[in-house]
Amino acid sequence: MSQQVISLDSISSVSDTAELRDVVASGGCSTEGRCGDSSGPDDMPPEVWEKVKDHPCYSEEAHHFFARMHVSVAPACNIQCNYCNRKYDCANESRPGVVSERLTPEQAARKVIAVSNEVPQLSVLGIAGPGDSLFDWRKTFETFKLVEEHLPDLKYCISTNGLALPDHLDELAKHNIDHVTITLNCLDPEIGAKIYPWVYFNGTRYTGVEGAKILLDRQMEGLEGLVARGILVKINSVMIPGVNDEHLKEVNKVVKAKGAFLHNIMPLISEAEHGTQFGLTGQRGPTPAELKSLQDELSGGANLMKHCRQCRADAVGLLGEDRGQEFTMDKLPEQITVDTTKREEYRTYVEAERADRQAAARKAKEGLSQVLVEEVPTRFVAITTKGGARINAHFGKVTEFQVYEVDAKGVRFSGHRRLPDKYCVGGFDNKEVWPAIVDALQGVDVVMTAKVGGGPRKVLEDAGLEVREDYKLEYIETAIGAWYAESAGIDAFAPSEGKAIA
Ligand code: CLF
Ligand code: SF4
Repeated sequence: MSQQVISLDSISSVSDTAELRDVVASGGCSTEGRCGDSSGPDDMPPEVWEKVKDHPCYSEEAHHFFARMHVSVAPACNIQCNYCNRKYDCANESRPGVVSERLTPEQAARKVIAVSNEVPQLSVLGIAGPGDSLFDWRKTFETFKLVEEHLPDLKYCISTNGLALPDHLDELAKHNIDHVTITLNCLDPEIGAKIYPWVYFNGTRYTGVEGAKILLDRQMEGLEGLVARGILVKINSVMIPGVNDEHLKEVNKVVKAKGAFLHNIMPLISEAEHGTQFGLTGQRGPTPAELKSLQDELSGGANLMKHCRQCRADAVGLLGEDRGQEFTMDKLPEQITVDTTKREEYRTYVEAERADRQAAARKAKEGLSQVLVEEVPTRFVAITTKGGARINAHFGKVTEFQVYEVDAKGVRFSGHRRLPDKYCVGGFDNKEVWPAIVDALQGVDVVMTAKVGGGPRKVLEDAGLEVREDYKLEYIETAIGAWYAESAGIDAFAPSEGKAIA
């Protein structure tokens, strides 16, 4: 039987920080546990770590602990992308779907305060559409100004296509916006003309190569200006097979040389029903294997973000969850005053937890190096989690698997694989989702979960997958390291005593 461990059962919707204090006091994972590889304070200068450590998009580790929220104050756009239909969210920062409501800056500020009172994990306010955050720059900056007055500790973040960016560099720095994403899909205007039918610049609409060239030049100017001001830049690129997929290798090289902090290559989402130009002309998105192959090729270039969820322009919560519907304007109280208690207590909890995890990660690196690569090739592990960097979700309750790869060099996040629905719905088996589950687990060697029923376990095992519940509530990387070492016949990775083996 496992002894008491940190229960992160409610991490994705926790509102009771007293409970968090209790679990911290109960000890959590000892530093004898072993974690794997994840960018942390050892991997970057301290001032950069300070900027990214609470940002769920800029730090893979932080995305286990911290949440972002978007406010949809920027409906208009100054360009047209062939993967976007204005009826839907900005496709480069969100999955297709209408924004449930568009907000004025005043409404947005009220909503941010309400969310910050109730979601202890909230650390970032982002403006990512549904149009372009800098075409509607007055609304964007007004929103930040209103929120800053009340919540100066939040991190502020925008996503932009970059066309208007060079005009607002000083204003961004003045507002303490430390994180800017530019969606940059190519460097070559000939390729750009296949992605952008027009751009609207200085009162004129430009088309084809001419329009694309204006946009690409402005994106580069914006990138350089941000880097010069010490603002962290993430480049989002939409991978469009046959259009820019090969070319993204060059993009990766150039944005790294120009000082971008991260490069996020996102698969094109293209369905005819979204009504986009690419959807209507049958332009397909990349397969997961094609995306991974490109990411693997780029492993020596600009740092890659692999945990993006292509979220909505009004998303709220941890990446991979969306609590936006809990905070629509009609549900907000009339009077809202700032109460930072829950967020402060949550941060205390996270500091303890992450220090423990990082110490364990260092040990894990040492231990993993005992495994000879020839003996055990790279293996792929799917885990079920609801946050907190632990295996703490039931198999039937998740709508995504997080996939890691592990070898003697360490444990690395590989990506998430989404499901259209949960397997367990209202206590019944949702067998219709099985084909999607099988598809999502292609290439995976083992599924690690907090709990799985006998039926699905048998189907998974019959399909050749190993299924493990005995690492329940353990840190993800600790469990994966232990399992990998076990498969090499090494017990140096046994999880800390009484910690994980049920
Ligand atoms: Fe929002 Fe974007 Fe800021 Fe994050 S999202 S503006 S950097 S706070 Fe994050 Fe969402 Fe991916 Fe964007 S998961 S779509 S990368
Ligand atoms: Fe749509 Fe965003 Fe492109 Fe504008 S920049 S057309 S909102 S995807």
